[in-house]
Amino acid sequence: MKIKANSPATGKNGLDKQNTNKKSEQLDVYRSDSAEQTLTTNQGVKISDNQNSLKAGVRGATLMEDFILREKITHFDHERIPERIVHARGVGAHGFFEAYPGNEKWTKAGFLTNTGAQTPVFVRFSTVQGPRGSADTVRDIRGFATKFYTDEGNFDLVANDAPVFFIQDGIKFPDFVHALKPEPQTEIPSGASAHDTFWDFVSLVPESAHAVMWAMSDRAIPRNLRSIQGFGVHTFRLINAENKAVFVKFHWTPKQGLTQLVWDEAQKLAGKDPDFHRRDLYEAIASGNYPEWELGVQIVPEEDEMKFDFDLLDATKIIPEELVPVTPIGRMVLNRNVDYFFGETEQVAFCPGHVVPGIDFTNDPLLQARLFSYTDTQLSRLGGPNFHQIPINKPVCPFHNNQRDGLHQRLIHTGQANYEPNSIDDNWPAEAPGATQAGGFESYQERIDGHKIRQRSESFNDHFTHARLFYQSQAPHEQKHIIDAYVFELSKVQRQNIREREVLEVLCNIDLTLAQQVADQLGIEIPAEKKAAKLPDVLISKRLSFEAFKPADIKARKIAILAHDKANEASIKAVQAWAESESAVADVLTPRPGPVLSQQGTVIPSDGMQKAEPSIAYDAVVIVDGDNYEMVLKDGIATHYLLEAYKHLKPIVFLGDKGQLIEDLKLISDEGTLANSQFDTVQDSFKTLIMNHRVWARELISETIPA
Ligand code: HDE
Repeated sequence: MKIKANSPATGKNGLDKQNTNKKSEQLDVYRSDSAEQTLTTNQGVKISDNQNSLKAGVRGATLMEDFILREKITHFDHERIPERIVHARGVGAHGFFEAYPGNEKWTKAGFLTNTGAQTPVFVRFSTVQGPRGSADTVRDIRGFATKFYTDEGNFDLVANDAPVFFIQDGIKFPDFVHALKPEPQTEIPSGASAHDTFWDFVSLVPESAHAVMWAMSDRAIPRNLRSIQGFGVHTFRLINAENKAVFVKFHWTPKQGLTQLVWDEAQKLAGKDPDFHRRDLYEAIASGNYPEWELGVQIVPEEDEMKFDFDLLDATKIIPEELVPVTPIGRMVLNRNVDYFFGETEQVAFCPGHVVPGIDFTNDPLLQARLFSYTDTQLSRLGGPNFHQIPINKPVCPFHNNQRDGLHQRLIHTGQANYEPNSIDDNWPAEAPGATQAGGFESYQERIDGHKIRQRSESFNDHFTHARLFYQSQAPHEQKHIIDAYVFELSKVQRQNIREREVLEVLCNIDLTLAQQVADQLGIEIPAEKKAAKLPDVLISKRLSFEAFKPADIKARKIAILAHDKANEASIKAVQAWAESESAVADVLTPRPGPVLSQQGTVIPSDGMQKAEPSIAYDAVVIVDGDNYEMVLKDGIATHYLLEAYKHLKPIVFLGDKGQLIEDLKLISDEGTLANSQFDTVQDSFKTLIMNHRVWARELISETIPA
């Protein structure tokens, strides 16, 4: 992996200097740079000895008086803060957002309408279930939270990579999270939903059926965070300068296309490289391969609110894109890694209630509970009400009010009047009157007329149609993965009654073929009357399948070049040159850490050892020709590399003499096994295969190959 961190094009941590605008510089003034500085205490006293504590004689007891030791240890003792109750494991990056023209039709929000400007953003991706130290590649929904530092205040789009949630009303969130989290008696399992309490809860709460289906699909095992979608989940409102509102659903679509892991890979990576996703994001940005997303909205005019056979306020439903297409409104590029994980990624505090004029809420009862929860949780996580003053959370526009004091107050408030109205300070800070003209926030004046009532709307009652819509919209290989996932997860559930309930009371209501296949593998009998049920037909939504999201290039895709002593240097150079021209990453992997000697007698530098950089970390493999066939055939590491890559459905190029390996390793040739003496004759097909990412047709065959 070649990181261009300090190349002229990129500054520290891959920061693209061309994209550094004024506002991100404003965020940067908080950086504390120790270069060429003397070590001091927190009080600024220079430290002359950082190796030895102060003792009564060289072999004597340590003295209480050692304020340098005490300050250092005291600070260290308090370095940990509570981790997030959910989404504890995350990774963040900086970037910018640019609006496309034409959005003023729907919103007055400046960052969405001012097309010349770049708005700085900070994004934090996360898993939901696992603690801070858990593995990246577990089966889970991914959080995708974006803070837009706009001129009118911070807007947080706190999204997930699934467009639906497991519950409809926020009052069920603590129950859901308790059931999902590690079980209380053992604190097992970390980062996984394959356990009794999760399946107990979801099998008793049918409104979870649709979101569980997403969690059992390949969406929950993304190959990297650069290729996930993001969804605001709830219906929001956009409001224009005439105070006219439309309902919207927010969508992030990755320019890199959607890619997934295969389950076996996900599990192996969790052990071999638990930091797989955060490493990938860091390396992509540091090497100048900036991930990019398009922001889009599905727009529903106010008058169409009741037009659908589901409720727009129900967070367990999508609006199929066939009914309302996604309108692109801007793009986001992540182009700078964080300098200090704790100060930025850990301390960032998102809240769906952080909106700016031109964006507003709806009455979705899940959203309404979220509006309370996020600020509340930061009070204990970040230690008081002043967390908005932490650099990563601070707006880049001015902020003034009469809130004072509290733990960790960082500002020196001047002036005598800390109340409003006041005459002492001429009534400053003053309201922004005539809200629209002066840029003040005005809540959308929705007419409400109802009884105070604890009841779910009947329009929230259909829990299975959208789960069926999702399942039936998947490609056959994706449906197989969903079946495999249900079988895997339910096989880990100890209680037979929970397994049966999920199959008979949930899956049988979604899709009978799905239910039957899961039931067969778990040895569960489906009663005849359930088998005979006629479930309503649904439309097919192609946009729910990975197949609808293919990239136009192979930027940042990773290719392993397997090279041994006596490998053909020309072939290696050809692959490297081609990969560079495609902005892909090509690593020469050798049997040992050092270089190998080519067939031509030249030294080929190594980017890593085959044993330490397993095929599961790469998207495709090339095995290089040379004068070394027998050596390679007898090399268990290299042959396992190829078998595993084949099993994980990756494209493999066998150059020159290495074409014979297909037969000798008992692989079955297919469109993804390219054998030829010259790389340039296969490079175009190789590129298409890498863009398609997996050779799905190989899947059933590969299950018979041990690896
Ligand atoms: Fe969250 N959620 N959530 N959530 N959520 C948190 O806030 C909560 C929900 C999401 O990278 C917490 O600061 C409630 C939906 C993301 O820092 C907490 C409900 C969606 C993140 C919280 C939901 C999300 C969080 C924990 C149901 C997708 C990580 C720490 C009413 C649209 C943000 C924190 C980050 C984090 C509460 C449901 C996304 C406890 C009560 C739906 C991406 O406040």
